[in-house]
Amino acid sequence: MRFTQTFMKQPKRFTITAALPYTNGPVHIGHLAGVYIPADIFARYQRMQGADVAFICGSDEHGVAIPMRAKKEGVSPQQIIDKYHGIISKSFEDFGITFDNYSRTSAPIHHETASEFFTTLYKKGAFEEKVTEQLYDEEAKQFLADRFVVGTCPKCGFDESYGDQCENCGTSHNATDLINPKSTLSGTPPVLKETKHWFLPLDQYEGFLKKWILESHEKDWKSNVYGQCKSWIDDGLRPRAVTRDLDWGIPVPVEGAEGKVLYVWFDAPIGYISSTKEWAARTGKDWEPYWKEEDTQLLHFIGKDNIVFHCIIFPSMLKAEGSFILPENVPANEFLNLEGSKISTSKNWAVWLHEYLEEFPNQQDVLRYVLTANAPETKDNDFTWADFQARNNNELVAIFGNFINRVTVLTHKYYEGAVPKPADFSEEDLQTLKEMRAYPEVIASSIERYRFREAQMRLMDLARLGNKYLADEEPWKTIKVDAERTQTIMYVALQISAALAVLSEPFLPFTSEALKQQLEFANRSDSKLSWNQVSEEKALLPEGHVIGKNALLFSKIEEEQITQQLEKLQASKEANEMTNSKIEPQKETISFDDFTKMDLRVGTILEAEKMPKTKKLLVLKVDTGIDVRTIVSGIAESFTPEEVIGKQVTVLVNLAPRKLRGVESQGMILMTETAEGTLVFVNPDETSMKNGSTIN
Ligand code: B3M
Ligand code: ZN
Repeated sequence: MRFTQTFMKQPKRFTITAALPYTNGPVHIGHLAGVYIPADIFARYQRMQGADVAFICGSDEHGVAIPMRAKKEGVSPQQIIDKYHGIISKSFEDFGITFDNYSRTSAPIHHETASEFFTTLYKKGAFEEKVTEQLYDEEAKQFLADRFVVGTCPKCGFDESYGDQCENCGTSHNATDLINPKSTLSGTPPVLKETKHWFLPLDQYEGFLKKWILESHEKDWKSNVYGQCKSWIDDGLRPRAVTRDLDWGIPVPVEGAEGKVLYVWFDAPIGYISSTKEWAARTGKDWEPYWKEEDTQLLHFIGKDNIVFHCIIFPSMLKAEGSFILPENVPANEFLNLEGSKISTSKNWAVWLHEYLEEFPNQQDVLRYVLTANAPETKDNDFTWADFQARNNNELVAIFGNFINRVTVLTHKYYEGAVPKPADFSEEDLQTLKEMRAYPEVIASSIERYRFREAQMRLMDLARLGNKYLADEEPWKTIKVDAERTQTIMYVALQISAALAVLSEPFLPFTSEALKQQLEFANRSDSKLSWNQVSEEKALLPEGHVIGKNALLFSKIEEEQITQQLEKLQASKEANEMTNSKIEPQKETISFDDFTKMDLRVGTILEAEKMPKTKKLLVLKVDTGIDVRTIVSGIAESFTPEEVIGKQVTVLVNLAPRKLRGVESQGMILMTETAEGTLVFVNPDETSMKNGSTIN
């Protein structure tokens, strides 16, 4: 009997997708923890249930991030994607992420599939073709979209929001929504210039999304996912451009679109479909049932910054196309931090998978274990090297490894490796075996609800059960006085060892394989012990079965190994401070007239309060000497309202007013930043000045 989720019918097959990593850098522990290990645990488990699984992924090779990295490394975009596609796919293989197919969006099959998808929607009239004003960098002679522009997020005030999405609050917007946008190419403020794009009118899918998400997935989707979807839908959905003025990407396959490509977030999710097609062609299967049959369960494993694309935009695309199924669930994880700080590719504040394996060879399972134990399933979580060492030494070595080692050593010592014939079972024996046989369902129930931390904790409980049983029964003592009793004890302990070999496979695949070899599963009559057989009364290792040579499953991690990792991170931090303290390049020369247009005054902050539901914004009442006005300032992470009241500041009073989260801000307070990234006021010197005094 397969353990199915209580709230759904039995699926005939699973299409499990994992977010396509950008090939603008290697993959790090945050990617593994947030997306790839959870997806792999689920896929491995479903395969052990005998399910028909298509576990699909591939490299995301378009988008602005690629040419930006190419420019930084002084190579072509093609060289960048080839380099990182190779590093990334090898990292996934090394860590036992069992994709059925790992493709790449530069592959011809994807260009065909994405172009065909766009053309289908275009012919259905699903797009709005509009000429609008978009941000343009006159120096770089380039339209600015996505990561080519940064500015203040109109929703949360985060001042490094990209043109298409804010990494801080996850919201997705158009580049023209940014406040104080700045080109990441030249550093200059962009101008507006007309250009034609094709828009997906998301507002027209509001009814469908409300019904599909808000009415039918409130119970089974994770609250962090459901909550984000609800807030976007409640905020009102707007048309989103699905094309870009770029030369890197999939050319827009319609007349009059020269120099334009598909927006990366339009083509990338279609990458799941093209990767499935590639897999089906290679394995002689039909891809369509995996994307079009109602008895297929489609699941997207992603990080929280991808929720809007996988729950709002891609489902609207699928709905518009009309022949595809929709995801049953999108179990997005939150973010994993490293030693208390956000993981950052650009700041090299990360543990890169390929480097980890150089420093901890053959210890993939230790990292899989620790990342699952700390998975950011409901809130951001933190990875520390101290915790990594503690969990390895105190849990994997001291509980799981120690139990297996004692069982295999004693079996060789007392019985030359043969599983002994049990005599009468005591109450304790029967209770222990009963508890062991309950674990397949206990662990399955957590996995099927995407609670992988909890599932892995239950697996460790099984190892604790074994450890406790041995400690209570002390076969090393009974062997001296009661041979029959000892045979029974060791028989029970060997059954628990076999149960661990089977049930650990989704979480610790390398350990599971090593343990199956140690226990010589291959010599069992039906060598492939199934998940559900662990629940049956039948012996997992029958008497007389001979186990193999004993070998330690885990090794202790020493202090100096951790120190070395922390020193490596410290070096990264110092290197960053060096680069950060680098002086910004001088901006374009301006005329004296330009300068005199700016009206800078001394002002005093009279009142201050936090802008609700934002982390960065304070709403200030400022006496400029001309008037008392409201100014919204992104300083809430550096100052409390109390700290700024009464402060004299420099105010740019003739800046055009802008609305920030519904509040009109009339001017700007001049600030600067220390090397550590804290904000400071550009102040008139300490002597108090008259408000309104001009600053030239
Ligand atoms: N390339 C990953 C990211 O946003 C993005 C996922 C695409 S899944 C279709 O980091
Ligand atoms: Zn934001």
